[in-house]
Amino acid sequence: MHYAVLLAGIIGTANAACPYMTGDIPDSSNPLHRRDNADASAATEDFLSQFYLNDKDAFMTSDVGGPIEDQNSLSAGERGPTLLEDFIFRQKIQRFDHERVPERAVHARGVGAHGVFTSYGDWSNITAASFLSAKDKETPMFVRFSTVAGSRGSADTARDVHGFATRFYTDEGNFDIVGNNIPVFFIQDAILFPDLIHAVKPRGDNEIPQAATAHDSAWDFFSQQPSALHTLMWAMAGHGIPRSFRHVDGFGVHTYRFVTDNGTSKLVKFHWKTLQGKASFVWEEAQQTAGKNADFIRQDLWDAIEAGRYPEWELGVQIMDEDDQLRFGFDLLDPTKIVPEEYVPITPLGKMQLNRNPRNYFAETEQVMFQPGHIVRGVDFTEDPLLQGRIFSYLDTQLNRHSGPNFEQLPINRPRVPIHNNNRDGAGQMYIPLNKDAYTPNTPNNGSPKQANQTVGNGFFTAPGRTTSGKLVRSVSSSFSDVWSQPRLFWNSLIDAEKQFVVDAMRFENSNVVSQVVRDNVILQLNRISNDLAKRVAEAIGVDAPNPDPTYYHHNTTARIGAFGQKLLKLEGLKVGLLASVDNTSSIAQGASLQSQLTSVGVDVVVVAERMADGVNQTYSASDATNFDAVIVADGAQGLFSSKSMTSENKTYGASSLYPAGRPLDILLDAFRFGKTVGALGKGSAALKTAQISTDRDGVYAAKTLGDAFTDELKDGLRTFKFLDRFTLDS
Ligand code: HDD
Repeated sequence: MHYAVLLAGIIGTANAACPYMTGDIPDSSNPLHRRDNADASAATEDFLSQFYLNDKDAFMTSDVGGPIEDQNSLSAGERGPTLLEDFIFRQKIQRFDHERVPERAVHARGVGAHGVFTSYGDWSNITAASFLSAKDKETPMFVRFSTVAGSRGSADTARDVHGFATRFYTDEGNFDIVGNNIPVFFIQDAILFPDLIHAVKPRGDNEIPQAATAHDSAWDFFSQQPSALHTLMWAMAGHGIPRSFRHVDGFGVHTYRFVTDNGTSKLVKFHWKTLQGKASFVWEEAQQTAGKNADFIRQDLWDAIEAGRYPEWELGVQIMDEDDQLRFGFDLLDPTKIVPEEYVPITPLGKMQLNRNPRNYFAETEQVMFQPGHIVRGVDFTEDPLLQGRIFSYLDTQLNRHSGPNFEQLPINRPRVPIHNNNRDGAGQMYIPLNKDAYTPNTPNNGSPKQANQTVGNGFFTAPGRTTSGKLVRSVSSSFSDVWSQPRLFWNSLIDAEKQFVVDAMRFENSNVVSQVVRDNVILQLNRISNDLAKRVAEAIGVDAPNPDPTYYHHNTTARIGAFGQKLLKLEGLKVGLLASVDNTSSIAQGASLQSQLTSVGVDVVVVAERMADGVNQTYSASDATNFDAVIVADGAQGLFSSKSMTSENKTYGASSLYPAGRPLDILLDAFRFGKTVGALGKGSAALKTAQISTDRDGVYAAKTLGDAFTDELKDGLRTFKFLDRFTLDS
């Protein structure tokens, strides 16, 4: 039924000559078809606005355009039964009953945004892909970030791999890189995907636990299918609980091919590097955030874009020769492997900026249908068996979600170029094809639509050099069999605090595993990666410390692999909580002064007090350390932090009954223990003493008055983001 609404939107717009509806030849004056320097943001607006349905000053109608005069159902007499004849009632209820489409089988929880890709140069020496054909060429994009396991209403901060799906609406059709924020995957053959997902999703009988891997079936699968170990290590190390989507890198995971117009091919791995810098939560903080604001991460992205703080990522590729497939000691077709940047550096190709929130969540974010099979000329697949299976699965799942093959005609999925082929009919067909002879070859149409000539001038879809032969086998390639050396490379490359986070995460997850057999198997596998890791996890989960199992042990390391320990590149959209008191107006006024010093770096100050008042943005009743990236106690608010206010002898449970007992002190303590910057101004330092937080510690700043020195320290603290010395390490 939503097609009817779309049609109404189309009919209601002025752009009757729209080339997407008529199938006209591209018009070079149309920004969507311009080859160079197109204003891609304007192009997105131009394109999507054809479909806007604006109700402003309009009278209500039924789906077929008749007027609706009121909201009462038609009954036989004032107190009589509702009549079947009431088509207005039936249409309204029926439309409501059909509002949902099946949520995605995985990656159900997500958030989308529009953006623009700008090419850094003319890359025709490596690919014929037209969006990379000229310096500064712009291409409209839509991106959807997601978690994997949770259902559509689950909390954003569940520990999980995160989806990073990007679509380029290129002038030669849609290109999707359907990637994740982790560069490797759990399995090597797509046939295992249902097993992986069934193991990770909640139990079959009681549907517990939601959006979590801390249960028997997940760890049973991980420990019996050790190809999962590498991805697991990344997820446990902090990449599974990012601070926001703005702060994650993205990866195409598989090796793909680039093909030039003359048929030369290269192997490539896609990387999206965040230009905000990487930042992750710590586990207790992520758990607390899930309860306090389950929408934390989608809100972060929405707010940043609304405020004009457009997040950016650089698209780069590692470029390898066809002959390099087995050169690095592993197989480039194996999706459980990274190519260390020391072996092959990343060549930056261009930049993506997200600059526009969707106008309607369902129409855009829920209906966007990514597919690894959406490639453009100049990009080709490889024989990676996971990728091969994905090319089937995504099309199939979209057919299920949209009950038919015309989902590519939905506004968010529509290529921004005309479509001409002999595909016909199906549920919800939006075009009125004028060609009555829908076959090829044909004479009545002079052979139109003509088959594109891939070999002259236009390059290739399939790399001409690709060959394949061999016996039909059902087996994993022997070149895929070492699944322990790279998890060890990852472990070796972490800093001590990150290693501790991995250990803590595995202790947490396996403490929730009931089966002793599963816990034993987990330790057996971890011990193939590192005896240190295995012993430390074993100690907490009732498994004997194993002896080393050194077959895959080595001392190699690689750079830039962790989620922590690197300074942020931008502070935009971070929040500082200023803990103030309405009883001291100067403590509240410090908020405006602090804000004026932080505006230039895009940091927001949130003034917290007992109740809403002038200059107060938030109450203690609704605040928590998880709301802020740094917490500062204002001069004059120290009275709210007396330890006495925590005792039950004080019948008011704290300085005020307006918020839970001890909340201001809790905010300060939690901020400190979550590794955040904390500080105090003037007499506010008394609060640090009450909390027993020494100003000698890194990331703890106190100043008599608010001045440049203090804000510089605060900014530096925010750039550090997490002070890792706050976390206790196993000795
Ligand atoms: Fe997948 C969705 C990423 C392996 C089958 N996948 C989906 C999304 C992302 C990924 C980001 C969400 C897209 C969106 O936002 O709409 N998936 C990956 C990556 C993989 C991967 C990086 C490994 C490299 N996936 C994978 C395999 C299969 C699937 C091996 C099946 C054989 N994935 C699906 C799916 C989904 C999906 C069931 C659910 C909704 C959808 O496709 O559109 O078909």
